[in-house]
Amino acid sequence: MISLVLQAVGSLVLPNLRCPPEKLVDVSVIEKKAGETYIHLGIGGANTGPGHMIVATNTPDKQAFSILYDKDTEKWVARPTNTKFIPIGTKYGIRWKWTGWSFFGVWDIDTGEITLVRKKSSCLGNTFTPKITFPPIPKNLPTSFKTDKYGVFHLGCLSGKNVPYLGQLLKAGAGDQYSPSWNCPIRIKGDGTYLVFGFIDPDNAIPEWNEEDNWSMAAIEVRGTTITVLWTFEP
Ligand SMILES: [Ca+2]
Ligand SMILES: [Ca+2]
Repeated sequence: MISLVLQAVGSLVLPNLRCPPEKLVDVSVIEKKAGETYIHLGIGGANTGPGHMIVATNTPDKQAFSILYDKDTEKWVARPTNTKFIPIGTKYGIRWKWTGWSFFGVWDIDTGEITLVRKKSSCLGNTFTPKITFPPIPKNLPTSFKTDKYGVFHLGCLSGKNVPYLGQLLKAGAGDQYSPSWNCPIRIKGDGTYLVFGFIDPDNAIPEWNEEDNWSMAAIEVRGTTITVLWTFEP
């Protein structure tokens, strides 16, 4: 069991992002196509709290902000970060995708080849509860809030010319998992042993009270289209 000790950073209530290893493999699929083998990996990120994770922007293609609650002043604080949202056309229209969510990949143990895929986030959805003890969750969030310096931010997944703001949210005590069908497949040689790995917030755009535990890995054996998990590891 991982012991969670809150590290005070002023009066800001910080989140903690994790990458549960089971979320790398529990929905992963092997696909055989045109003589090649592909692995479709899931990738899941969890926020074990106590702070909510919010990243937001006022304008696509410009700097985004990490938004944190200050428990002394009881106000939301926007901090500039090294990440942004970019506008991408989808079948639902233009969506602003956060470039800094995660990466995942595969290491072929036999050949040493490593394939890395960066994952943009289009809509974090609080889709699972992490199996990790977490500190008490602060009060729920409004759908929009005001910061002193940067104005009002709206949280939600819609974006486009009629929705000039966008924020992505992962509540404390919640996790978001991307289905493999939304992820870029990775070509592998076929049967063999592989390490799959994931890393949440690789650019460190989100301040957390623990920056060292954002990754995990799993060793898997592939036979045909069957995946057997040999072991998993998380810090
Ligand atoms: Ca973390
Ligand atoms: Ca971080």
